[in-house]
Amino acid sequence: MIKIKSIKGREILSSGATPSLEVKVVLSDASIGVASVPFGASAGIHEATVLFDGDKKRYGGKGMLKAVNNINKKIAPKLIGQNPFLQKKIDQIMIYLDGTPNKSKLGGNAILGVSLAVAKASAQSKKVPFYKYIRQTYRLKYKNYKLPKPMIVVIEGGKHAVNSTDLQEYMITPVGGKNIKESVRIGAEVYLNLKKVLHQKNLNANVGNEGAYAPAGLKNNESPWLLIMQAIKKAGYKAGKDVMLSADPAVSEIFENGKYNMKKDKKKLSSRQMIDYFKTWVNKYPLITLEDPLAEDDWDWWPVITKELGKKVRIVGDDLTVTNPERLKKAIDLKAINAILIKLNQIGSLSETVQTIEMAHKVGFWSIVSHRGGGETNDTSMIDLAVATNSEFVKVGISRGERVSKYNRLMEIEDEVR
Ligand code: 2PG
Ligand code: MG
Repeated sequence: MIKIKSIKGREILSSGATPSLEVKVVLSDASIGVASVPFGASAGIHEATVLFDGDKKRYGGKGMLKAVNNINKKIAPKLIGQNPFLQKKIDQIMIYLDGTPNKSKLGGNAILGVSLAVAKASAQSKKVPFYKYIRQTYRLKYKNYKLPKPMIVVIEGGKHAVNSTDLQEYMITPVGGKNIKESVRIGAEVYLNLKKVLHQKNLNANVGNEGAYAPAGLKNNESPWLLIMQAIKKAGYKAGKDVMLSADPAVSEIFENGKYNMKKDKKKLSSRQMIDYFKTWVNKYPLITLEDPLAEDDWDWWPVITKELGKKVRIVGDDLTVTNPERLKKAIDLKAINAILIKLNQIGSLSETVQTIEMAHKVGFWSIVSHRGGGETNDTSMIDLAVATNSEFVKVGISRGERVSKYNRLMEIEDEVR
């Protein structure tokens, strides 16, 4: 029987110039799996814990040596010798060993790194691509590979930039391409035309955390849409036909004492007013998804926005649901959303992530697998996960190496499955 032979964690650098984790798993047949783990800048409060060292003398407290130690000294001894193909059991052992609801003892980052590295080593041992291994292991019943379409953040603000918009992400979703490569190309062309539009208006086109432009000096939180609509036209495409729009205002970040503080608009909005604000967007622009339009615990108002806008635009839970099956169940029961953002590190294991996606698909929700804005890495597991589960979109920026590695992996897979 093939067994797990070694598990080794180490500190690496993330896209935020602070550390993240990499884990290498070797099996008894010499198969190797390497995985690294990202984390968020605007993380939801209900996410699994990212265990940082807190030692201010190293990386301002953002080191990950504690998590590395947990991998090498606590997790490895429990998993070495186990059957690597029993992924659910592997994840369960770590969840049990941690014993907390939010993986705060070992760190969600430590657990996820091991979870993914074991799965990747197993895929190599079975000589199948990672996306295929995920589909087989969890016995997912999809027939073909649908392939997720790109959802590309092109203007970013909030916690992902300084002096840009209050709201976090303005995105394009090229739906007009015949295939993924064409969709990626359309997205990149619009992105580059947006740079020209910004320059024409004397706005800065330097990029923020996720590779999107983050101009200071925009008039208000609606201004990005006008620039993006111009860029779509300039690139030779039709908004609403070739290219749709997506928004992630991530308003948990501006929720203060029961109001949404829209500084750029010089307004503090109630939940009701916030919904009405987004209603004007939905009526004016070809939006296809609207993520986190309300704060992560503003539960009373989520069913209202989904009822009022959910037929025109998919209402996506991110900070609300944090890839957590229990929070998703609540959202389903309340009819609070009709799509979900998926981030492996929000819940902290491959098995639980797949469980959440499957739960969402069962009730007809879209799933959108997403990158992170705090510290990303070059790991592309999120793409294989999205392909394995026939997710509708992958949300990733289209510049910066840690982002383009995702699209390059997606295009590689397209060549394999089409
Ligand atoms: C989000 C994410 C990714 P962060 O809110 O959807 O874009 O941001 O990783 O910073 O939480
Ligand atoms: Mg979000």
